[in-house]
Amino acid sequence: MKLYIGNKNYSTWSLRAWLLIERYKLNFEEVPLKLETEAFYQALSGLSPTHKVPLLVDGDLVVWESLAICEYINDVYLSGEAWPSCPKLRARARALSAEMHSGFLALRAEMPMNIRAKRCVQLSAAAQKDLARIGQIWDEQLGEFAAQGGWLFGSWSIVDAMFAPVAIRFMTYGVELGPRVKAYMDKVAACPAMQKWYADALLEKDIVPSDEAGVPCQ
Ligand SMILES: N[C@@H](CCC(=O)N[C@@H](CS)C(=O)NCC(=O)O)C(=O)O
Repeated sequence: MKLYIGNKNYSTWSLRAWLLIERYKLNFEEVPLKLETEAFYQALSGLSPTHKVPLLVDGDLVVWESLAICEYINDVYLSGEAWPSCPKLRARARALSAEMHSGFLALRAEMPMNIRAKRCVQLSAAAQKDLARIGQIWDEQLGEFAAQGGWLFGSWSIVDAMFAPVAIRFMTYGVELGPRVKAYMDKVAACPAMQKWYADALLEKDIVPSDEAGVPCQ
């Protein structure tokens, strides 16, 4: 199984799929590609209909789209373990993951993931609304499940992978959302798979100008 990913400093969608595979210690080959380079598009040409990462290749199967990759891995390699087992909770977990996958556009545009940076940004009203909604999701989920493991549904699930890059963004841009959420963000950052991604990201030197938002913090 091969997972094509973008720069670890910047590529949030790559991180989501990679976290799931890495967390469960599945055997896979990581194919790193540098975003916004000719080599990136050449490598994906003929392989991916969208020319984006992450891209999973498993035998003759090609899966583009991060959430579809997570679903496939969960079905085929994890016996469904990466979603909550209760159907009602699973439905909510899928709704939250879809909300992340399709939404929060202002926040995503104004706070690109940039692991090695510490930046200050002035958020638009739309991004502030996104931020408030994420704070609400986390606070409600953690209120219900924090005591059962500290992840959004108690045990780690695909939802935590979907929201992990947001936690990392909040660290870059110094967003504070109360002690319960802070504990969650620390947990996301401290998990071994995230630490591994982080360490690799810090070794990268490439700059993607469109993802360098804000100004360095004092
Ligand atoms: N909806 C896609 C989004 C993938 C995406 O936008 N990936 C970015 C990197 S994080 C990319 O490949 N950008 C290259 C480009 O747009 O040229 C998913 O969930 O996988």
